[in-house]
Amino acid sequence: MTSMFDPLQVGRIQLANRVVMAPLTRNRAPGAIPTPLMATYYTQRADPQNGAGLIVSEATAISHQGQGYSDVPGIWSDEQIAAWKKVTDSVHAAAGKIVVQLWHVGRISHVDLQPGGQAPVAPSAIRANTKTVLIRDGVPSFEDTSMPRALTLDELPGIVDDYRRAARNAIAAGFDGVEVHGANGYLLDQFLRSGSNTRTDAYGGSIENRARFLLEVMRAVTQEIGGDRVGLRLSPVTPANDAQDPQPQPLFDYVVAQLAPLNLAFLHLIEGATGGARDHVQGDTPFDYAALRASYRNAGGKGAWMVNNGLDTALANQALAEGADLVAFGRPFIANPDLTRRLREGAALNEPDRATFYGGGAKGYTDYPTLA
Ligand code: 8OZ
Repeated sequence: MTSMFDPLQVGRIQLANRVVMAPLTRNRAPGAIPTPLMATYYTQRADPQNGAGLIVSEATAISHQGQGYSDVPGIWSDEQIAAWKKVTDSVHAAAGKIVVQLWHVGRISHVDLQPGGQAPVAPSAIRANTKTVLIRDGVPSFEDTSMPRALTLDELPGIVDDYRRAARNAIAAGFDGVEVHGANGYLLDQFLRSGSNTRTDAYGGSIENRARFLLEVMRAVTQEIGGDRVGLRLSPVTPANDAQDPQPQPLFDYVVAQLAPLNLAFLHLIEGATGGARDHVQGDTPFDYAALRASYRNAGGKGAWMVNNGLDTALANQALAEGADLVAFGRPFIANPDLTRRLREGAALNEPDRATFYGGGAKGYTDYPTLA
């Protein structure tokens, strides 16, 4: 039987184990530039004997317009590429593997974070009933998102190009690949769902139309750097960031079938409500993840199947027994740099300190103890 501790070839990336560090927003990149402290944090979790077989970086903005929170990193400028290169060099020196999560927040933003103080952009001018994190005078402040404006048809190719450039930058910065953030109510997910997309052009209405933008982005990114080092994160039923759709099953079945020809390295599924109930339901019927995987496999999709959300050893083993290839842990990696070793040895886990999740310095970031 497959174990979490067995190696796996994932597209172009050879992993020493199947334990993935899930993307975690930590708001410690002032000016959107990665720091040496971030290199320390990732490197602490990089050695696959003790830490992750694969690290998915914190969500990283593809453009200034893609920013929605204070002090999250970006990957659009040369300065950001150079700063990320120090992170990836350090991770690789520890025998780790790391992909960067490419992010455009869409409407989950605030005018204070946008170029020229403008409105955030979205498929439609519908405000998300949720909050973003602004760090004001060093203190995290949870504030309502701003009213967005609807993107015009002629703006969409420019955003696809921003993803393409970010993927190219990721390779220049030494990443092993990218994960496109298609989850949690951000721009790509906003296009997918009828709750945030009421467009009447080719990008709204039918499932085919709502999926069009995500698929254009995925085709552009895979053309740019090769599908075998590209993954995609999806969260079919999450209510995060006011994501709403009454019929997620046919929507996501369609999306994954269309992705099959792109030769992706992996698909990353958040099962249930992000960071919450695994059995969360949107629409009338529970989501069938096995059917989703079958939709992908039946269409010829060969990428690794990564699952996430509130996993522990028992749930991770069950997922692998049921056909998942990779298991991603988020919060447990915050407080346990040596999570893989602890899982292997059945050791107790440190509990993370929520007060230090978003913003701050080394406290609650690089100061968690490892086993002796
Ligand atoms: C928590 C706080 C801010 C952003 C996500 C990128 O949910 C995030 C995020 C999580 O995907």
